[in-house]
Amino acid sequence: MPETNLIDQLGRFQAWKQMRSRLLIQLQPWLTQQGLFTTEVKNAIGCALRALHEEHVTVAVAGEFSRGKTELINALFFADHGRRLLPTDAGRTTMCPTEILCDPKQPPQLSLLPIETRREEQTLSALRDDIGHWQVFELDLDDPESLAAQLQMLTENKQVGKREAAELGLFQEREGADSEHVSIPRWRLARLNIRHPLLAQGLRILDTPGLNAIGSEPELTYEMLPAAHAVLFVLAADAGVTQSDLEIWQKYIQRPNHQERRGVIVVLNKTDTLWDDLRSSRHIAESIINQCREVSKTLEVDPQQIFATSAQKALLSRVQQDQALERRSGIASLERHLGEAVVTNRIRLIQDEHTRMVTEAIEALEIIIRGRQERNEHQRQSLLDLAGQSDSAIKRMLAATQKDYEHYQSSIDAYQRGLAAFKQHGHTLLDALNVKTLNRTLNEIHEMMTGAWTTYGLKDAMLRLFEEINSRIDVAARQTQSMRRLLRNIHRRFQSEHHFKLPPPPMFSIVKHQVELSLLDREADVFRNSTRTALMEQHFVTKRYFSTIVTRAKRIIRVAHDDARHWHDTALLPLATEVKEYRNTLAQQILDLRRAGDSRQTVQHRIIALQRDNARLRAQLTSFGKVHELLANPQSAPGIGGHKQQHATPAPKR
Ligand SMILES: Nc1nc2c(ncn2[C@@H]2O[C@H](COP(=O)(O)OP(=O)(O)OP(=O)(O)O)[C@@H](O)[C@H]2O)c(=O)[nH]1
Ligand SMILES: [Mg+2]
Repeated sequence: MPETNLIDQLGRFQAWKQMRSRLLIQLQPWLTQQGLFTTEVKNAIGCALRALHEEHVTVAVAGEFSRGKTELINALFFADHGRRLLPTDAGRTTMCPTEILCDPKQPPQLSLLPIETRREEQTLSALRDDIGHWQVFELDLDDPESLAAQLQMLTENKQVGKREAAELGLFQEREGADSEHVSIPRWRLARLNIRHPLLAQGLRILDTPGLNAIGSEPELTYEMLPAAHAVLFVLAADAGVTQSDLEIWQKYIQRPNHQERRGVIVVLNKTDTLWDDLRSSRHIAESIINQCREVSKTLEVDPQQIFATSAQKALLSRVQQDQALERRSGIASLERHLGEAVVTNRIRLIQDEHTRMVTEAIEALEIIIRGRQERNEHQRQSLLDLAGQSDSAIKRMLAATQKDYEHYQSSIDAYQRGLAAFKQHGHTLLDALNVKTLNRTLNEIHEMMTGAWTTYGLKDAMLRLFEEINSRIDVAARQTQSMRRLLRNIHRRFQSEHHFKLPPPPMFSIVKHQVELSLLDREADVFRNSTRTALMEQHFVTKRYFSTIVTRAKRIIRVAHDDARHWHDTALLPLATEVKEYRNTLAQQILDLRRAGDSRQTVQHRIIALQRDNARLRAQLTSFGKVHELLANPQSAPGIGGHKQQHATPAPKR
């Protein structure tokens, strides 16, 4: 395979991920050895490592039929097969969404999900993991001819009676057809597992069929396309932006009520249709630029996001290794931009979300270590002061410290009461967000709907669904508020009365999830009231859509539940550790004072021990400084620690 920009970029991404993972893995034994591998740090590192290991990069290709989506995939990814690999043709060609990936655990194969599974109650995502429903065909990658022939299955149709088509929710597209039979896609979803250097690096491609196919599979619209890290929206220069192109763009790519999506690239394909030997190349270039300008205006996108290509000539040029033609095809700049959009966005996202979590957990530790350092210094100072004190002064100090200890004990009692109240509210919070009990209610609503597939029945059920969810969210919001208050009060008490140095307590908020649910509610509302719904109220799509709404609502609640559980389990941990530490410190002070009465020698030993502790704390802070540097830029240094500080810093294994 020739070296392309995309290979370079994904290679860079892979190297970045490996370096980042190595750093996080090295950090763990060192933190454990230092007694600093707290639950928060452990969770943050665990999350970051999972994100680094699991991250796939998905590029989806969408647009109206016959714009050259599949040809573009062939040119971008499969030119090294020396031929057109995925089937392309005039008219509708790709009949089902096709996921192209490389799963080394499976042999190269084409898995196809029959269209009849649209009758199943199961959601598409559940069916995706249920191999029992799939038909699997092994592929011979060494024989491009037979491979291409097998891939023709992606274009298969079948003839069925109108009634069956209607039962599958595929009839409305052909209302008015005279014959008794209609042609429908044979497959619902395809998964092509193929060896390829880019796919082996975690790239996944989603080819989608044109026409109404996106709209008739809600999970494709609402889950698979939005989950893609980059979307190539393909137009054809010979058609311009037609009404149906615009509809797909507005409905499925730039969806209303959703934040602008990064990583959308518009491709004006088939520019070779404007090539004309009788016109100067400047003239042709100008007309392509003009068309891009038009597209930019109509779609309301930045001209920088639009790329003019000829997928067909790009494929040809790569097969024939004709560099001049490849340059003219415009494929290279699209490829470069795609690589940047995908890789830069992924790195930024991982950096923003996951590295930030690790950094925050470490910053929290630093605050605690600084607090311990101060306490240590204070203790050492009082012991130094003891040297010149009389026995009676020591006795007075002992009495004062014992009083402190008693006062502290009352704070501990308050802490225990606060903790119990926090846990109690926490149970109510977690109950409200419990998906199992929510499922029970949802099943009831679902039953209420079956047999009542009227607009009224549907509306009523959707309303009940959101009423139920909103009432749970209200309970969750109230509990969260009380818990936040408790958390703040407990922290404040220890900070003001006992001079604790603590990071601000983590605060869970339900608002983010609430907003997502209200967006979903609004989206369902638009669907409920659309004329399309009225036409299809007995139809598959409506039912399917309702299931998707339910699944998505459940997912939001599950995420909220998991966030809340994590908060409930960990919010008080740093304070709990410090509460114990401080009690031990006071107890030690009392002991020191008692011993000081007997012999000043023991005081000396304690001072030395405290100095040793202080040096250890200082070394920890220095190492954290290095960790911060590396997290901000893992390429900047070969390892975390130097040789001189072997026990304070992790020695990297390379
Ligand atoms: N002239 C020209 N033809 C192209 C180009 N790209 C694709 N085609 C042709 O246009 C037709 C449709 O291409 P496909 O790749 O099948 O289009 P698609 O968008 O995948 O269509 P569906 O699979 O039906 O959604 C095929 O005959 C391609 O050979 C191009 O850049 N220039
Ligand atoms: Mg296609």
